[in-house]
Amino acid sequence: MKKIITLLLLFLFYVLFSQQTDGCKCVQFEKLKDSLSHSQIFFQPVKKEEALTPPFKYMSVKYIKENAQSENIIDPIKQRTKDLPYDSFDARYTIMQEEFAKKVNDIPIPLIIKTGQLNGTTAILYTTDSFLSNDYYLRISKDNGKTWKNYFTGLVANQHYFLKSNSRYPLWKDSNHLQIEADIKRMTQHSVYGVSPEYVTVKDNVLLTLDLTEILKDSDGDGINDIEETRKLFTNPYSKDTDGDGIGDAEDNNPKYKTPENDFTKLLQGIMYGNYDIAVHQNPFHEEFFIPLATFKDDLKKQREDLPERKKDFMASLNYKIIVTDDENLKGIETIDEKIIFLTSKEYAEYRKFNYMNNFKAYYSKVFRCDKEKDTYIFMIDTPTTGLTYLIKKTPEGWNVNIIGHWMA
Ligand SMILES: [Ca+2]
Ligand SMILES: [Ca+2]
Ligand SMILES: [Ca+2]
Repeated sequence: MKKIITLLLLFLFYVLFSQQTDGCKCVQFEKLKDSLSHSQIFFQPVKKEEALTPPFKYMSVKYIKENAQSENIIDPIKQRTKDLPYDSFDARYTIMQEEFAKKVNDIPIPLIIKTGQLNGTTAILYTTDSFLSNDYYLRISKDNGKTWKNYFTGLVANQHYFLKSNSRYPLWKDSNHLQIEADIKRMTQHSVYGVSPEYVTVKDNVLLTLDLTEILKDSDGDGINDIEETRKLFTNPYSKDTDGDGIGDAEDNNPKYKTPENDFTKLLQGIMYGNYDIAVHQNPFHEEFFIPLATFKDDLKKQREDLPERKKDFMASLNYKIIVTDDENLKGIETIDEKIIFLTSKEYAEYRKFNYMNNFKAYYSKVFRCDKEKDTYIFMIDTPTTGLTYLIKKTPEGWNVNIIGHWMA
C-alpha cells in the first residue's frame, strides 16, 4: 500500500504539454518516435539459470554451509528511521545525509561492504550509490593509505549479487583473491518511476571469489582498469587517450570523442548548458529562445558564471552520465563540469545486456532536417522523467529554438 501511495504522491504530476509539430514534417523523425515508444518496455524477468551463472571468468561461486544472513546486516540508516512515519521525508533525508557524511578514505561508511588487509595492502569493497549507476568497486592501497587506486569489479550492485557486509569470511582469501558472501536473487519486476524493483532469492549461501589479476589490469596505465574501460566507459583499454585530444581518459569529460566545432555543436551545447532569455509567448507552455553564434563562447561563459559551483568529491567523480545518441555533432560536444559517456544506440544495446539495473538513460535524437522547410530542424530529448521536442530554425545570426513539446513525470 505504501508503495502505491508514494507512487501517487510523487509521480502522478505528469504533465503533457501540447505536442504540435507544425512547421516541420520529417519522415525520419516520425519513424524514430515510433521506434522509441516500442523500445521502452525491455525488461524480462531474470531466469534462474541466468542468475546462477557467474558473469565473468574471473569470478567463481561456491555454496557454503554456515552462511551469513542478510537480514542480520546492520543498517544504521534503517535503524534510525525505522520508527519514523513513512511520510517524514525530511527527517529521513537528514538522517541519510548524516550517515553518508561519515567517511573512511573518501567513501561514505554506508556504502562500504567490507575492508580487509593482507601483507600491508588494504582493500575496500564498496558500492557507488546514485540513480545513474550502482556498481561494486574496489579501492586498494599498498602504502598504508597514502595513495589509493580504484577498480571497477564488473559487478553491478543488486544485479544477481547482493554482497553481504556481515560476511564472516575475511575479504582477502590469498594475495591474489578476494572473497565475499552474497545472496543471489533474480529480478522479477524492474523499478518503475521510483518504485523499488522486486526480487526472488535463488541462493542465500554463496561465497564469491574474485581473481584480482583481472580486476587490477590497467593495460594502458591511465588509471581506469580494463574492465571499466570496456564495460562502462567504452574507451580504449590500450590507449591512455582514446580520442587523442591530449586529455587522458580519466580526466577527459568526454573521453570518446574529440570536439568538432561547428554551428551544430554550438546549438547543442547551447541547449544543454545555456541559459538564454525566454521570449514571452501567448501560450505559457511554449518556450522560445535564441542562440547567437558570433558571441557564443562569451555568452555561455557569462551565463555559467552565476551558477553555483558543483562539489566534486571522489564519489561524484564515479557518477558519470550516459547519453544515448547517434548524432555525430552531439557525441563530440564539450561537456561542462560533468563526465558524459556518449553511446550509440548500438553500444547501448550492448551496455543494457549486462546493465539492466542501470536503466536510467537519456536519449538524444539526431538533429533532423525537416523534409521541406529550409533551414529548419527538429530534435528531441527523451529520458524516463522528461521529454522535450525542439523545433529549430537557422538564421544568419544564430539559432532560433522553440520548445514545442514538453512532458515531465
Ligand atoms: Ca586503462
Ligand atoms: Ca584508456
Ligand atoms: Ca582524451
